[in-house]
Amino acid sequence: MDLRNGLRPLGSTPAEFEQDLLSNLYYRRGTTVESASAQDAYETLALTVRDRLAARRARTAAAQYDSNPRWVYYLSAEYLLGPQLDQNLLYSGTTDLAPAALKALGFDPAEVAALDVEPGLGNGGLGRLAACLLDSLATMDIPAVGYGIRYDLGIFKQSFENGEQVEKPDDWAFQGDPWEFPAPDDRNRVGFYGHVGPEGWVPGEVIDGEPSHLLVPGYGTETVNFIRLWRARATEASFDLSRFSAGQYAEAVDQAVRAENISKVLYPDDSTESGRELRLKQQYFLVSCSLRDIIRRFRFRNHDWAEFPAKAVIQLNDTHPTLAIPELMRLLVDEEGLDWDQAWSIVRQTFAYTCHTLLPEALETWPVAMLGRLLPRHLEIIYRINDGLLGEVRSRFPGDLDRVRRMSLIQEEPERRVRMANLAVTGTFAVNGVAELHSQLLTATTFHDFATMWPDRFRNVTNGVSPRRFVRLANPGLSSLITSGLGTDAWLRDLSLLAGLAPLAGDSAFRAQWRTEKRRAKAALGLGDPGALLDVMIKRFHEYKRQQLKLLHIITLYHRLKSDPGRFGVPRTVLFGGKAAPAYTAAKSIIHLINAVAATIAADPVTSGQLRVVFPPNYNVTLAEKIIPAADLSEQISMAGKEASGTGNMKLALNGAITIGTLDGANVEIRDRVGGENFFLFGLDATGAAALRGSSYQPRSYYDSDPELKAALDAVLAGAFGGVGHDVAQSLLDRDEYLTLADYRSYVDAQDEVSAAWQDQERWTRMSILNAANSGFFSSDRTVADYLDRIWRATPVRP
Ligand code: C3B
Repeated sequence: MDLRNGLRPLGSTPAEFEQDLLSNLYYRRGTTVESASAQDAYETLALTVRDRLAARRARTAAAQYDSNPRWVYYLSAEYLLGPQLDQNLLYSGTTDLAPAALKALGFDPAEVAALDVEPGLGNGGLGRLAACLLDSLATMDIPAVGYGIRYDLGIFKQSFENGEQVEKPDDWAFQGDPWEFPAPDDRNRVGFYGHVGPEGWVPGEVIDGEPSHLLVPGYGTETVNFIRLWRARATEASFDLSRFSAGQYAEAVDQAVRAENISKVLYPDDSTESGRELRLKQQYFLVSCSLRDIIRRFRFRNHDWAEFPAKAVIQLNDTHPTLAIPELMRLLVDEEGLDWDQAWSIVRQTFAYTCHTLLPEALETWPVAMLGRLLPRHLEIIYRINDGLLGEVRSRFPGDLDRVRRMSLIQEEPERRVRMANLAVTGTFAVNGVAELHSQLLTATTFHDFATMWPDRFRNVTNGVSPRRFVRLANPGLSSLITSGLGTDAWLRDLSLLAGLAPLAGDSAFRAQWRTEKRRAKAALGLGDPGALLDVMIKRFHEYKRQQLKLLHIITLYHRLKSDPGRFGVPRTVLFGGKAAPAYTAAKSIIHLINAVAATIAADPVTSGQLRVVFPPNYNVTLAEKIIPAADLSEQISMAGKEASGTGNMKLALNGAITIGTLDGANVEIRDRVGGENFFLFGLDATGAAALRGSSYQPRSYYDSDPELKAALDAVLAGAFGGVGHDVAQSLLDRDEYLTLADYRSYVDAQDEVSAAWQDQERWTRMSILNAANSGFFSSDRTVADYLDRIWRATPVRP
């Protein structure tokens, strides 16, 4: 008996689990075994598993409260959590109990498990990284809370119609979400618009933020942390009863509908700006609700504001939550009565900022006019922060007006806008990039002026991924093999132990088992010939990531096959997965062309069995967990200097895929670790790419001088693929912003080396094992350890 919480311990035997399931079915779901649907069974199972985590949460909360620690607060507009059921079964030790209990009650475990819906509350890498970091924080017993938005509609569902991307809303929680605990009594009121008078800011509109939380269990430990997600709720006052009584039903609810739109939908843009006022409202909504919650939590045990930075470190995941800086200033100065300098010192010691991009267009800016209308007091505060900043710049660099202009929080031309990244750098004690190269490029380019003035503020924390989700859950077969090879499963909490696999790369029996697991994963994916090389490119569609380069390679392979079928080499299946932002026309054209090329190749008897292109729609975490274990080749082919890090590259390497890649983002560190002989390198490096772009780059010169490249582009221009893709080819010939044609030859040559290596299966398997063995560094546990050491300075609390 846990006296402190008065808890009856939950059962751990099959009979006890079955009893708990039954009682939840009756008392919480309100149905019976005889009339229960599969959905009833799913939700009941979720509750039964959640109960086990909730008991641990209660013990964790007690220990955390007692120790009054420094909390890590992670503020992120996105969390791409992935399916919850499998994870929570594993982390609660009920993976075997649950299906047995379901069966005993007459349910089909597979049918029940298929009802688990992944909450798609993120776009891509940035949101998935947030989820991996929270997993590792809990696993490492760090007191931490993730704050985000509970979007009604997550990332859109992608389908293809005539090969073109079609987007449908993702109403992920329409059945309710059994993993969530709503906490309506912790609502916070958020203001917008209005004016600043002598009495301070008087908002013109208020809405409520209602939180719910999701449990985040640690693996192999008692700790359970949580994510708190905010949902916008209209206040009672926003329902216009007099209009309703007059029969004006739409008008009566108009204000309420507008209020609740704030958390209606996740913006589907990834690394591109979408400067809509509703998005700015979302950002302020997240920040305002979360800071009030953090302050409420601070006050449980503390009274003196000077202690705040010792009790809270708040990490800003990209610039999306940067309004937290002026918001905390407002709360401290206007509501708590601190003087400006005291407040600024607290703010500057509390916040840290992670930058995730190198694309200038992805650095958020907001029109001054819009921000001033929506948040008049915050604009005043931003101006005052800017006065302080520019004063410091002038005194450090007298007479350097150009530098003042560049560093200002306000951009003047062509329109006055607030530069959120400059604000984030100014209001934090630490700024980090997400891979070595990225952090170097940030201080050398994007933030060069700031790094000159405040060199100590900048650091690197290379991204990582959860080995629990992306090896253990995604690839149970390989996980068992690794455990038997190492003689322990301790690698799941210390991924550096994978190094112990390196000697086994020389063991032919182990290599055969390794190949068997790959083939098994490929067969599970259902792609036909498991002997074909599975070549995967899975990530968001963006011109800088260069799916178009992969496409040119495929067309080249197709041409070779047609001209000399006997000489082709190795059978390949190329798999694409990924979504394009709905407004990103060029990326959608590339998707259309991939589907057209896939159809042409599939219809051509000459290619049968040798070359296939598949593009399953709606790539998400669920699908990633199926594809990654099966992959042989990992495509990481962005133009060097553009991909901040990449994390799919890490997941694939850990599962034994070999990378073909440029020296970009974390590819550089992957190659350093797995060794140049186990990595297919090609293309310009960041320096070379920047130099070529800076000169008068002529994509046509590559087209004119390379017959295979010319043939590939000519085929597209001539309409060989159902007439699709003219715009893609034309834009490559005219502009080619990301140097696709410049890197084409080097890429195709590297692919020829891939084919040659594949022909020697023993060599390939050795390379594959060494990729996994040397990728232990890319655990998000190591990433969290680096954040703790370099930025957060928080310590574990064990329940
Ligand atoms: C991504 C970057 O594009 C990736 O290189 C990086 O690995 C991840 O973030 C995680 O750091 N990113 C994203 O998904 N969305 C953005 N708005 C900016 C960066």
